[in-house]
Amino acid sequence: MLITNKRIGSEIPSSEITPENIYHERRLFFKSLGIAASSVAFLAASSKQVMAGVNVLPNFIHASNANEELLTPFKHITSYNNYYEFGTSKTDPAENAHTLKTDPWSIKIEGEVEKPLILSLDEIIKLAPLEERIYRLRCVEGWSMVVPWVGIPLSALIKKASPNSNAKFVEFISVSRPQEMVGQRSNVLDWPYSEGLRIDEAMHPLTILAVGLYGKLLPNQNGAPVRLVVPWKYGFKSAKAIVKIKLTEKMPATSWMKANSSEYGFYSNVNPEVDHPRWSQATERAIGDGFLSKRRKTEMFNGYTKEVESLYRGMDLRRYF
Ligand SMILES: Nc1nc2c(c(=O)[nH]1)N[C@H]1C(S)=C(S)[C@@H](COP(=O)(O)O)O[C@H]1N2
Ligand SMILES: [Mo]
Repeated sequence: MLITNKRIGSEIPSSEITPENIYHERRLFFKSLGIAASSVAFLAASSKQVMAGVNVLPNFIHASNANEELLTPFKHITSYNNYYEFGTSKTDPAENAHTLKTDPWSIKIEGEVEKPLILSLDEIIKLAPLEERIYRLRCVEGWSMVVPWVGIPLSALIKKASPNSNAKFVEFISVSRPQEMVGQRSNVLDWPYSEGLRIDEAMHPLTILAVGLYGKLLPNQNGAPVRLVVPWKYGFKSAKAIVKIKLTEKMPATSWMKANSSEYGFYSNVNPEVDHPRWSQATERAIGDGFLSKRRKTEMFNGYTKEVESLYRGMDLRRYF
């Protein structure tokens, strides 16, 4: 949908029009029409639109918590990244990730399932209405950003494959293409990047597969064409450019556990009370506020205690870090 809003031109000097301004204007426009987020009609983005490289996701359910969180500007979300397949510095992914070919793309779902599947990206985004989810991404390194993701609940994809009763864990495997990913030609991590969740964490309604942000297709540096987002866990759990999802009986080893199991555990829930062995996790720096800005307090489960604490009842979160 294209909305031209005259107020953008008249009230804000054109030099100050950023994607965020336009984005917020559009949000207000929906509000002023009295359209509740949940009632915005869902039409699946067609394969033609997505695959022909039209960079806009036109139809998705807008987030309802729009005013609670101040969004991190698009330019910061897309220029300060962790994506070791393209290098270890924060600016490497934005510079190098364009070499990954994201079309065609499919995800294979295998392991402890009744119906192993290979689904194209196109089939995946039609499994459920596309939804916007505004989540804070908290990196284990001590910075965070607030991102308006667009995606579908991961549960929709997992249900499609019918997990059997042995399925206790879910492993996520990122793409392995050293020819297209310059960082994979060195051994900083055990490639392909892999991550894991317990099945109840994977099926939780907050857990999504994201295909976009700020209403556009994901930029390559943020994990195009499809990445995981688990908002109550440290950012490294959210594997980018996923090609395989495997349901398993045993807890899978992840790339970070293999790299350093005393520093990176399987659960990796955001927890200000459990420090990383080399630094405190009590506070974080919000990207976009400037390096000199005051740090904010890190919240238990990144602010989602009410929604997820029941998953960990009776567990010692110091031991299961
Ligand atoms: N495949 C892959 N996924 C990855 C990473 C990576 O190096 N490779 N880095 C992780 C880390 S440490 C973080 S903090 C987030 C960063 O996501 P963003 O760049 O979209 O902010 O991606 C995670 N997913
Ligand atoms: Mo991270």
